[in-house]
Amino acid sequence: MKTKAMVAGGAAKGVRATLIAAAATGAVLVLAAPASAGWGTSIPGGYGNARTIGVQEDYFQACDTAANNIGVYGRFILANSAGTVDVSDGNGSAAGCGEQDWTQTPYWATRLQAIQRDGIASPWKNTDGPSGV
Ligand SMILES: [Ca+2]
Repeated sequence: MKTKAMVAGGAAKGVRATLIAAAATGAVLVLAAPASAGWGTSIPGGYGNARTIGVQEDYFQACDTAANNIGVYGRFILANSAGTVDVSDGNGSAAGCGEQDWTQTPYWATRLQAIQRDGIASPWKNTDGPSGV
């Protein structure tokens, strides 16, 4: 089983190598944004969306964006066959989204989908896992 630490460790080594190279050349160091700020997918028609936040794909968000009295949730498939996590936007289309923080766990999402409770859904989206590449 591939763990988050194993994958993230590989990415961290890459970052360190970049920092060393920057120091060696005397370049001004500007920390770039992560290669990926997460992966998202939207329900056609503007009903809502779901996304992962952060390079480790372990912070989940679902947003209901249509005031149609039909709720929206995100469905996140965890790596290593660890299961499925549904995240509801509890206040409907009002400001704010539903969120779940899995950053302090070994788990991350490999796939996600946004689903309106009448069955209209976004396409599935695959993430790149914790590597952030
Ligand atoms: Ca709605």
